[in-house]
Amino acid sequence: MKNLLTLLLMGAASLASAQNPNPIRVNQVGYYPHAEKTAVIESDGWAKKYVIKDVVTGKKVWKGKAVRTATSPWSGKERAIIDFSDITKQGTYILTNGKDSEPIVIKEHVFSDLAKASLKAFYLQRSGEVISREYAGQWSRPSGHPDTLVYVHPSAASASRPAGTVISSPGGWYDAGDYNKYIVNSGYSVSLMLCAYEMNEKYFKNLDVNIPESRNNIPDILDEIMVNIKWMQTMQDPEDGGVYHKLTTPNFEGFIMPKECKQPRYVVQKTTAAALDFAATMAKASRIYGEFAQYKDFAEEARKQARLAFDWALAHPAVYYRQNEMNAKYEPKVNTGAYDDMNVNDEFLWAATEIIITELVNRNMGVEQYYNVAMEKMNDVRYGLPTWGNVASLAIYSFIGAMEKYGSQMGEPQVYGFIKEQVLQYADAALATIPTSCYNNPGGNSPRDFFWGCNSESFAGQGIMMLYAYRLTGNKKYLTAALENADYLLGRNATGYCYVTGFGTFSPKAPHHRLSHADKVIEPLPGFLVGGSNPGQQDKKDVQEPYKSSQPDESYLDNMGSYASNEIAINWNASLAALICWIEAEE
Ligand code: 9MR
Ligand code: 9MR
Repeated sequence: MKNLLTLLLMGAASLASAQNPNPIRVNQVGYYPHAEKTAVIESDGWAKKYVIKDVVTGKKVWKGKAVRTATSPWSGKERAIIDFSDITKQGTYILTNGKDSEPIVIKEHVFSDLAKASLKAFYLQRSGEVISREYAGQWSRPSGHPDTLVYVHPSAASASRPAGTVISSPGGWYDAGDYNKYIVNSGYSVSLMLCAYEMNEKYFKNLDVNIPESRNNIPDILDEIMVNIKWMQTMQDPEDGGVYHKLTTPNFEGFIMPKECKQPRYVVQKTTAAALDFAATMAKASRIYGEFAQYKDFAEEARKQARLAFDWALAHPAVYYRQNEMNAKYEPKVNTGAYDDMNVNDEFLWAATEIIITELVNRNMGVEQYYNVAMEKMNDVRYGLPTWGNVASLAIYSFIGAMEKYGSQMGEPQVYGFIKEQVLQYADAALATIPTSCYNNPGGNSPRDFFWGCNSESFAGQGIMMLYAYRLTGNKKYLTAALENADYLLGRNATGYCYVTGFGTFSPKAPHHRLSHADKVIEPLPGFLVGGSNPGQQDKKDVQEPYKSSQPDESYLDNMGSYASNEIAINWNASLAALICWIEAEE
């Protein structure tokens, strides 16, 4: 009976269609009263007239034609772009072309609920903790994966911790749709959120996410992030400073709840990338949490851990995670996420930068060895949008944050000039593509913008870069561009999906997310950004229904099996939260 029900639910979920049948594509969450407001209509030509009515009064408040049309360079589809920025009065409206219609919300603080949900998502991802009804409503669940009995995998064995040694490594967040915990992605996610925090401290001070720690005097975002930092701290071998790449089951679990999971869990191989991402994250966390009296001890410890991990990386500068090679040598074989990265120049740059800033803040001027590494790697990396595998721009972001906060104490006007140039060069090149963009967007104008996780790495990530450009210059065009990235994610895109669960009028119902499926609640956990359109379709053989399109911007499938287009992940939500919260703070 139980199995039948599960099957029925899964069936219902996989019936979700490939595209929003409504050709009117808008930001389904809504628009700020004084911001730019555009909609995109699929296959509508120049001639059409569009009308916007106020829902309450029924009165026509706007009529007009497209400001331009644009043809997709790959699918050849024609789209009309209409601009109704003139409407600045708060309200709910209906946009129509005579045949189809779509509601439009215009409101102050229109991203407020989404901002909170994007952070609450991390609470819902917590591992080894009861998720209670008070904070999670219908998505409450018992605890699972205590991770107090974790084995040292043979690949990670050392003299003081031979294979099979049991360590305790509890807590933190599940990485994604799966239940494993990975240092590379954790460091990236935590740090990106700390970047958003340091650029918007006032906003976050007053943001109540309704989590168990909400009543203490620490901003909720920092409370939530600390959950994962504490787990990360347990992943360092105190003996030598090396950091395990991940904590994982040998194989991915089935679609079952955490408390039903029985596979043993292992810490696997120390890697250079893990050590450096860990070092960067601990250094950054040390100076941010160190401002709070109750975190003085933590700050000292994290600072030490950062330097220890960095030293390990200097002594082991090229230990990469190669899962196949590892599996040829050791048992049990491990077949979970790799987060493998064969170039750690950017990780060295980033870790060195974070340590320099933190040491200077602590008035320790003895940073020469880190400085030398940063100088050496600075010209040997690719800047641009940061990802879990390319963290060079996180160094830039932290430097900008430090300049805002500590000013001349950070010195180096030349470095600052270099950094500003990287951000503005990137931002201006992207801005230049908007006038011919099909979706009135600085992103998504090249097929290369669509890949596994592109909603985060191409769109939310670009919005964040735009917000840095806005801070550096005060020029509103960058803020507008960040909003356009948000518009894309929230529905003004080629599939018409609002890509955040639980938001908008048409959103993913069947994400590749074990927690969303095994809980028997029909609605998926809310506040999660799915990966997005990915013509790579690496999940083709696993997914229960075929993709409906192979176009770069339409290769999205709202199906539980689609891990390559419809999974959720902490790094993706970190960029969603950073973008949406930061916009809320600015608007
Ligand atoms: O559930 C897994 C997801 O978290 C990963 O991102 C993805 C790629 O590594 O793999 C998923 O697991 C699938 C596996 O790779 C292939 N067989 C089906 C698994 C579940 O759908
Ligand atoms: O986000 C990762 C993406 O950049 C990679 O292309 C992909 C395949 O290696 O893996 C993604 O990360 C997955 C991780 O390996 C396991 N947990 C789920 C992550 C999101 O799909």
